[in-house]
Formats: sequence, structure tokens, C-alpha cells
Amino acid sequence: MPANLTPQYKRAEDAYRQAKTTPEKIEAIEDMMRVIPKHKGTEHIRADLKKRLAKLRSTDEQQKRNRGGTDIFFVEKHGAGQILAVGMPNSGKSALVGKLTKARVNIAPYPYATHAPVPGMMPFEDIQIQFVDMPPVTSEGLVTGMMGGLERADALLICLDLSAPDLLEQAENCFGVMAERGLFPTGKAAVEGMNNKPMLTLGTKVDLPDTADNLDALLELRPDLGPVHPVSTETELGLDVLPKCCFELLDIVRIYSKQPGKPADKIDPFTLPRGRTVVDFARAVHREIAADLKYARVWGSGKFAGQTVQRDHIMEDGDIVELHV
Ligand SMILES: Nc1nc2c(ncn2[C@@H]2O[C@H](COP(=O)(O)OP(=O)(O)OP(=O)(O)O)[C@@H](O)[C@H]2O)c(=O)[nH]1
Ligand SMILES: [Mg+2]
Repeated sequence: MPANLTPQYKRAEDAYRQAKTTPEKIEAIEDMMRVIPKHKGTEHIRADLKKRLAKLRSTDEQQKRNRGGTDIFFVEKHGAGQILAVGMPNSGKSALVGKLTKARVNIAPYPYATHAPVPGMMPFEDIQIQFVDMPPVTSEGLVTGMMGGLERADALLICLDLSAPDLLEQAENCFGVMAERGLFPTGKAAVEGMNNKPMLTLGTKVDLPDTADNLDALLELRPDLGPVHPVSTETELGLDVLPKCCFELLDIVRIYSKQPGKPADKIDPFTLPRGRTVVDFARAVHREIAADLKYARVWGSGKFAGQTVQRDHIMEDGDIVELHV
């Protein structure tokens, strides 16, 4: 007997294929089970979905238990994205997180002062980005579990102490340890299958003598490390643009929801990865709306204000979107 799957089911199936994390997959399978036509022809598919759901739920439980136990590097995500401060000991990571967030960090004139991640929230215009102070990378490599933390993050800010007499060695160590695990500065060709992610390199402590010359020398010797953004937590040089840099690094867009006949909610935007469509936005608002979405009206990326767009219309930062089911 033919299954006769509906477009609604196929869309839910697409969402499942795009899902990356276990909770996302669970959500997508639940959607597929909800919208699948319930007749004899789909019996075997429904049985298979049920089996897959049970397996995913048990994996999810296991993952939660593992994290809850001993993994100090698991930092629950909040806000529009998670960015970690990464670098060698004493490179100014804690000072930076302390300046840009309200987190209670431990800043010390000696290395290895930070032992566990300390998350804070960094405001950018009308959103908050999570910025996490991390223990240092060392020439011996990463502390057990830290790689997991780096892999889960959405982006990394690499701190290089431009006042360090062994700056070149520090830079090579820091990038070397990450490269061993497939993390390369943005701009370098991503290797297929590697877990490359957006990174921005900061040259810290530029208020100290000789740091400008040290930076020039580093860039000359290792142009492959990509651009270095100079900062100082003492003079605050370079700090004002950092939240915007982080927003751009995350490559997300802010979408403002609007109810028909009412003004848009301009206070608390949704954030989504760039390139997503109005149906992805609908999914973020409410799963059931996504399945039933007929069209949307968009102020911003449409040709004119309030233009009617199809489900696959790609949104831009700042769009106001009105969903119609
Ligand atoms: N002059 C100057 N000193 C800084 C700056 N940023 C940090 N420092 C100093 O550098 C030292 C180390 O700073 P931290 O922020 O604790 O460095 P860290 O990278 O967190 O160090 P670990 O946690 O040990 O890895 C402290 O004495 C800070 O006061 C800066 O912009 N200028
Ligand atoms: Mg620290």
C-alpha cells in the first residue's frame, strides 16, 4: 500500500535532515510523527519513527547524565550565541571577559589563574551574546574535556599577548594545539570533515610598550594566521567594536515578530543563522506554525514594506516578519 506522504510530512523530514543536535532531532521526529498520515500504508514508517525516537531519547538522557556528572567544560548556552575566550596562560582572557560582561572573573598577574569556564553575557544593541572565560591552552595541549567545550561553542576569540617576549612561540603553540584538532583561523581553507569554526584573533595589552612592533613582526612572519584585532582592557582601545565583531562572527540575523494588525515586537528579536527562511523563523516561534505556514509578510528584505513572501523567502538582519497560517 503506498504511503502517500504529504508535503507537510516532507517538510518535517527536511527539518530532521537539517537537525544537528539530539534535542533538535527529537523535536523533528516528533513533528514527523504528528503530521504523518495515519493509515495502513504508513504503518511501517510510523513504527520506524517510534523506534528512532526511543533511541534518540535514550541518547539524550545519556548525554545529559554525562554532562551533569563531571564535565566542567559544559557551559549551557544562553543568548544569541556562545563565544569562548581562548589563549595561552596570562594572555588577558579573563580581563577581556570581565570588561565586556558582568561575569565575576579571576584576573591575576600570574598564569593558570582560571581553572574552569566562567560565562558572562555581552550586550550588542538589542541582543545578548554569551562570552565565556576559559582556562588556558598550554604548550602541552588542552586540558581533558576542553576540546569538547571548544567544539560546542559557536565561535572563538583567540587572545595573543602582544607584550609577551615569546609572542611568536605562544602564537604557534596556541594555533598549533587547535590545528591538531582541526580548528583553523577563519579565512584558512576549511579542510573537509574538520570542525572548523569562526574565529577572531585579538592582540591583547596594546597599551604596553613595543606591542605595535611585536604585532608587525608577528604578521610578517605568520601572515597565514589571519588578521589580528588590537585591544587593551587598560585603555579600552579596540573594545567598543568587539560586540559587533562577535555578532558578525556568529553570522546570525535578528528577526522581529509581528502579529497582524499590531506593531512589531521591537524589544526582543529572535536570532537565527544567516540564510534561513521564513519557515525556519516560524519553527523558532512555534513548531506547529511552521507546518501550517501558508505565507508571510516581510518588512525589510522584501522589495516593498509588508510584501507577501513564500515559505522559502530568505530573511535578512532586522526583518520584521508576520506569519500567516
Ligand atoms: N597592561 C595590560 N595588562 C593587562 C591587559 N589585559 C590583562 N592584563 C594583565 O595581564 C595579567 C593576566 O590577565 P588575565 O586576564 O588574568 O589573563 P588570562 O589569560 O585570563 O590568564 P589565565 O587565566 O591564567 O590563562 C593580569 O595581571 C592583567 O591585569 C591589558 O590590556 N593591558
Ligand atoms: Mg584567566
